[in-house]
Amino acid sequence: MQSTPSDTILVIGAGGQLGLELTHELRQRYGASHVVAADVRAPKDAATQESGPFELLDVLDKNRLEEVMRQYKPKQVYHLAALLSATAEKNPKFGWQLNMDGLFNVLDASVDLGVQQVYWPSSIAVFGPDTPRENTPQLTIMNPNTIYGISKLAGEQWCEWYFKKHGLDVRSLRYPGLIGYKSLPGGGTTDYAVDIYHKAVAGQSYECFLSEDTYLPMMYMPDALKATLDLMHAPAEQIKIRSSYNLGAMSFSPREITASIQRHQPDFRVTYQPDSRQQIADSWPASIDDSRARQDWGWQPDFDLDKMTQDMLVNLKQQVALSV
Ligand code: AKB
Repeated sequence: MQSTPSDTILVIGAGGQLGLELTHELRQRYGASHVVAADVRAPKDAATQESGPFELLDVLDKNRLEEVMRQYKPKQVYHLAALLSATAEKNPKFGWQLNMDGLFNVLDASVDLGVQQVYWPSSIAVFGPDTPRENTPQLTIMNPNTIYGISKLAGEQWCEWYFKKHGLDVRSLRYPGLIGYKSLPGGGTTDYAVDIYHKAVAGQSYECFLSEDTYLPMMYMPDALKATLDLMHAPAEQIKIRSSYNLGAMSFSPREITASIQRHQPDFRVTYQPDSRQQIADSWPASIDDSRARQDWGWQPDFDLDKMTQDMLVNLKQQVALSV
């Protein structure tokens, strides 16, 4: 389905790192009144609440979810609410409950209430220590060893099952670490790559929780938004993978992102104090083969590390200047 301005879109988890930016982007494209933002907490960012409809929604509350969906009759639902890798490891039962039961509630309500398209994000966390680390293929050994990864892998299979069994047009991407200046990540293993820019712009040093040569796949937010909306707008016959697509843009280590920032700020310093997130990072791919996304629906990223650094620093500095 191609959304037209008369359709309504529901974004669940609209207050999160991706949700905030996706809601803004969808409102720009389709008009604020057509994009309903929903989250378990009222957004800190007043713009999200004031620029269009907002509903308080715990996705685990199925009655409330159906109430919101009956009220707005969305044709598209973006279900982004989840506990990320590091937080889910600390709270495994709740991580599993939120990530799985939340998905079931959305998939069931979408089937029952005639939603045309559902978007659900997966992650590089579906891979594990037995997976080939370099240029990780779409189809390979998975064996994730985090609760987050296990829930994402199971979720992918459920999405495919709902597509086959119920004809629900569910689409999904395996995001790498996402980096943006408009919103902060919460509880992931790749969060360092956002935090480091904030410290640099504040004129402070940064203590990194991963070791300096830990390579992980990463992506700048404008590319993540483009990929998500391109996937959702592609004709259904082009979507050949109904579990979730590998998606890549760049791959770097803490040492390399530091060097990229130092090209603008030579005095910026980073120290390394790996914590429990190191073990998670070591079990994930270092780089991703996303050739299926490129072939099937024309995926092509715009940002590499230095282009992203340039943009992040300019925009974060502007934000700081405006806030004083
Ligand atoms: C995390 O670090 O948990 C997430 C992810 C890669 O899915 N950013």
